[in-house]
Amino acid sequence: MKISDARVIVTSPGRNFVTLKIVTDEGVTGVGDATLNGRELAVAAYLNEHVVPLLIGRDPHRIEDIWQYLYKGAYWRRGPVTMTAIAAVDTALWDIKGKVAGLPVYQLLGGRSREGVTVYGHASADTVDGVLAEVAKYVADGYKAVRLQAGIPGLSGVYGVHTGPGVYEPASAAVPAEAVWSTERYLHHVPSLFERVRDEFGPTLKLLHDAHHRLTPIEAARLGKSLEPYALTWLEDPVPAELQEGFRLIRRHTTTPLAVGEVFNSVWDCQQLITEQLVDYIRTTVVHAGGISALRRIFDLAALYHVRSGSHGATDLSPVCMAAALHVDVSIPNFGLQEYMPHTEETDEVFPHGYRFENGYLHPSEAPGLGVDIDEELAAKYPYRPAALPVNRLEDGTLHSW
Ligand code: EZ4
Ligand code: CO
Repeated sequence: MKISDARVIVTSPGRNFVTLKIVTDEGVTGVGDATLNGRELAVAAYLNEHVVPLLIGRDPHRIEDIWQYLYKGAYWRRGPVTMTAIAAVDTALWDIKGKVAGLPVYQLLGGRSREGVTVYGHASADTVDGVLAEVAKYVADGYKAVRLQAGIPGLSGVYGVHTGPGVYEPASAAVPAEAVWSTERYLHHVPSLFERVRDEFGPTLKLLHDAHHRLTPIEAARLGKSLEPYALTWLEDPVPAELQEGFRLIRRHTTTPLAVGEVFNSVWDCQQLITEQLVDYIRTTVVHAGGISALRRIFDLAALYHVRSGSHGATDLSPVCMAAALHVDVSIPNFGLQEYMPHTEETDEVFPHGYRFENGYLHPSEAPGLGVDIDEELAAKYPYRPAALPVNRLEDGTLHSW
């Protein structure tokens, strides 16, 4: 069998997605998500200009060799654009292998390690009362885990807080929107949110929070400490993680579990965090960390150090990524949690898929391969619209992040 064609499909059914579709001479096709929020066309160009020409004529069964060829062969290793492009190829090749084998991909990864994939939903609102009402809805829908984000008194447009109708969408304008950030106001407010929700919903609901890289290590340590009475499942992205040793300082001060890694693109980005046991959950995902093959390596390393998976799963990761993530999640021994945000109806129509949500769990498709596809005709009806993630400035105008 040979790869005869590979198409890069850019579509915007509510938000932008880039998808790679690999076609073989025997008519079997595979799909991979190649979406990098706010930088979509860079990955599309990387694939079109530099990767697709190298794929034609290759044996699609040689997943590992093709991965190594694209990674080592580029000379310029790592980086989100490169690794997202490689991820798309890897994911599409696993899809093809599953279809040829007549098995869902999780069977090729060793089979089931659990009955369902526990997901967390997103309760967010401007006010604490609003968040409480949101949590109640998730609990009624069967969710076992909920992330809490609330507006901060005195700040408007806080990143990660979804208000109003429609699905959560942080990328808005072509030129990033700007908001004002105050760490003092934030650190003062967050514990009161968790106190209310813990009081009302009891000790077993898993509660999470995302700090979106906005703190320094000592500020994060203080936040972790102040949240200890409310027994979080994780505090996510407390600080930007380029300086992995920075987590030592947080760890020294708090027992609040830490999660990090949605922006990582290789095992090297989390090696120290994992091997020094500086985090509890590693949030790398299929699309941004080099595909199913590379993600499994990260999770295998993590398993040696008591670190569990907690893959990113926001709406800017397409249903193709979610389908692939679920095959990994259901098969690995050290699964922790999977983030889940429903896509728009339009997105679900463009990407017909067989995974399903039931009572707090997602279940991968039982169809051969990943169990997801792209309707190219429908995709063509939604042209690309530039949209970027916002930035924050401190009250004096200094550029912060998110
Ligand atoms: O900011 O997906 O945990 N989830 C998140 C997301 C990310 C976006 C970035 O593209 O932090 O909302
Ligand atoms: Co996050």
